Amino acid sequence: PSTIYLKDYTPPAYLVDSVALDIAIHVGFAFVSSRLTMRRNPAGADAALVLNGEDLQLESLKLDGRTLGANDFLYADDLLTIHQAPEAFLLETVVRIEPDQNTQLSGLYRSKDGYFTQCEAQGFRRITFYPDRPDVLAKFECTLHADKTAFPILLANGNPVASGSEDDNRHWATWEDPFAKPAYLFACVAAKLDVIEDHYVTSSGRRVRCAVYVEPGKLDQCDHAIAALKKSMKWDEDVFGLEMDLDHYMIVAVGDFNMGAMENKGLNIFNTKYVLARPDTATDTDYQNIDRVVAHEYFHNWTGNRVTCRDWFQLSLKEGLTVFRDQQFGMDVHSAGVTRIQEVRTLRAAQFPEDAGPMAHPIRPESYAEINNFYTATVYEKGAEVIRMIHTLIGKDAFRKGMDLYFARHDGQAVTCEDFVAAMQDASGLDLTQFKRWYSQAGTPRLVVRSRFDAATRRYTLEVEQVFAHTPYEDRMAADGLPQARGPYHLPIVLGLLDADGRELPLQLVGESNATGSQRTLQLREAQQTFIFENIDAEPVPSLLRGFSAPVVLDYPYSTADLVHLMAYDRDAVNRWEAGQRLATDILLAGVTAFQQGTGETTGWIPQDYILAMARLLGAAFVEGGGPALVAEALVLPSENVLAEQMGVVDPDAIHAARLALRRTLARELREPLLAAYFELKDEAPYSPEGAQAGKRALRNACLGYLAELNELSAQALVIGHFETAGNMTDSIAALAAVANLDIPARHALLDSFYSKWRDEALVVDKWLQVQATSRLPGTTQDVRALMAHESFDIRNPNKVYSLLRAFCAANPQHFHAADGSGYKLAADVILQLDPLNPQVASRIARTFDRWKKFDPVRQRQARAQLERIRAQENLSSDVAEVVGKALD
Ligand code: HT7
Ligand code: ZN
Repeated sequence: PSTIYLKDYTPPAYLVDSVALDIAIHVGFAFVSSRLTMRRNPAGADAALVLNGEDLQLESLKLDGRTLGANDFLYADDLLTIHQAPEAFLLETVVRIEPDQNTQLSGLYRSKDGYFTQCEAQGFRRITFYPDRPDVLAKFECTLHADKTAFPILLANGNPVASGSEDDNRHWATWEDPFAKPAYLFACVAAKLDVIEDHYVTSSGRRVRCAVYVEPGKLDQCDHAIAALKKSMKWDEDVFGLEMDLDHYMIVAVGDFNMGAMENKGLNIFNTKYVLARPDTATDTDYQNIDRVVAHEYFHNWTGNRVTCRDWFQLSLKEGLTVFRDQQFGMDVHSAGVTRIQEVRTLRAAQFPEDAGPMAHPIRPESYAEINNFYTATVYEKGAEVIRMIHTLIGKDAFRKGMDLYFARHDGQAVTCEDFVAAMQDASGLDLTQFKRWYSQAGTPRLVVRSRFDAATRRYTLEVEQVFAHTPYEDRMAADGLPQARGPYHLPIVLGLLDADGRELPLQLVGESNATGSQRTLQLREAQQTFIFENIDAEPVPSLLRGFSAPVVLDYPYSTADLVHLMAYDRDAVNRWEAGQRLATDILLAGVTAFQQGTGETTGWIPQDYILAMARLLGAAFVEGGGPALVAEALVLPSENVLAEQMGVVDPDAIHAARLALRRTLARELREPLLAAYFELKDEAPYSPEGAQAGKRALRNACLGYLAELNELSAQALVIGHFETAGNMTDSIAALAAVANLDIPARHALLDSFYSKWRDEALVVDKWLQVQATSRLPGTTQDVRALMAHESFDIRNPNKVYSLLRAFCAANPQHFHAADGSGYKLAADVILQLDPLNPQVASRIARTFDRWKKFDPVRQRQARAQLERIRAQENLSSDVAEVVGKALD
């Protein structure tokens, strides 16, 4: 595939003032007529008029009413070039498209009960000819026509302005969006749907109709989504002073969708997974995810829609900022500590490996082959961390001023990341020139911190060094002749110092006249920098990077005693958790070595101190303020993938064995407190997904998970009983996931009964597929292959592919990385089958090969063979070609 460069950006040659679309849906095809009022861009290049168009059959083309002939235009390579366009004109096109054949789910496509659109990033060009780039903003009007009985609901962005009936039992409706927008925010729907309606009165008194549209029969699963929407509207007013600007805010749920949801202006389209929830069908995590995704899409209305991206290289401008905003919302409406811990876990599990792998890129990449490959953990999650660092460095109030200034300057514009940083700099007065390196450098920096205590001077010194890993991104930049000057980052280190009793010490840096508080935000700017604290009586334990204040790897030589101390006393929830994760990582890596040397089973590598710390932790759940949800997080050991990142050459079998051995040892040693907690945490109250109850359930299910590791009939009976008496999906799936790992006769019975009960609830069947795909039992790879032939599986449905196949590849490393290559072969078979149907989803599966070079030569040979097999496929999509090409580089 050819590469597109940020340096080649030029403003559009022509602008569109208004778009009138007319979409007539018929059986098997649709006609799309468009009327574009266009004019030359005074700030653009003196270039020809070029429109994008993909898989469109051109029926007619008129300029100012004159039909253009073969010599007037050229339609080739997905571009329509019109020779000699005037300064201002009306361009009319009619195209025929085939939404029923659109398996890519980009553009206008069919899904079960109707027709839906997905236009980000470049789907609008699959609906009609258009300058499909985010810096062309226009006012849209859209008329839909379809069969009245089959598709009674006709929706588009903005406000309904007219509707009526037509011959042949057809009807039509026209919608008008009062705001100019880029084409990627266009949406329309023609479907048979049920609707639940509510309203929200904004702080200035505007009444907004809130509506959630779902497949018929699912209205009882919409309450949470609509409540989440109203909560989000209130939060954005309270925290950022941002009001909803439309009269209608609609969410439409669709079962076939490539990603989570889409923020189309006033007409969000959502994956059903992030809308539908009922206590018996959705888990606590599902409820929380719905809150977050609804909020995320809603927050885009300002950060993304009112102010949008100049080009797709600026994607993090809207995504990083909006993820940051939904994270803040999550911290405010759920538990702040638990929310932040979960984010750190995601960052480490998904973004750190990406930043160390073949697809490494900065949050604003300089080049891409396929933009759909850049909706990544880096752009989203690291992007959010970068915004969080600005927030930490300048403080909450200055951040709010910066946001106000950003909207004052750029409302209605398509802008760059520089524009955002400039607003933050101007509002705060803090020079962010160096900070901008976060936008252009790839890789996770390592912070090497060393401490020294001098009893004579009562000084405690922290020496900090920034170390950068080399990434393939730099090689690509160099090969392309693009300079990549590496330099130190500007970042916040939030810290505290704990004395031997776990008390926080007052902090006074050399040169300061007195101590100010016991937690400080240090600004690191140099490659090597020293911070000296005064009036310290005894060597403290440093609590560094509190709240995970920067997306870095911290290298500090903590002793086991230090970590146990932090686990017990650190006032920062993230660092209490982090201490436990560090300790567990050290122990597990020792366990890996022991298993490699054949001594793993003895478990001599598991220190008693750790078991005692975990026992204390479990006890803390019942102490006022201890928090079951936080304890549940602390009980989760680092994942096999995260452990793999710590090894030079990954040994997935030894990692799996060590982790399992540690879980079994903890289960044995803590059997009594685990059982006690399990029984004590039982909640008889009616189900609520809210924090306190969900936290108790999380801990109770974590205890159950450990108890299931005991190779005992009574423990198995407990798990089976948990399944049989579960009053909600959280408990039910927790038991099923535990049973799926056990080679016991009840396994099949439980899986079968679960399927029979839920076979008609697609999202619950997804969970059923997922617990089987992530089972540790031998034979899982064959089971997954068999499940691909099961009646419930459909390779055209992204949720099914993600639940069965991505879960297998990404969350079952022991089987995916099987030395015999069976996991890689399965993945490659799927990618090859999927690529012609849905390249975006195929490419996401292909990403699971990213880290293949970290494995031993035997596995590398197997992985390479499959990657080369994929690369050799004729007509491979640009999506998969880019991922596989970079992996093999
Ligand atoms: N902005 C949305 C991105 C998105 C998307 C991108 C490519 C292909 C399909 C897609 N569906 C949604 C989602 C978001 O970040 O809010
Ligand atoms: Zn987003």
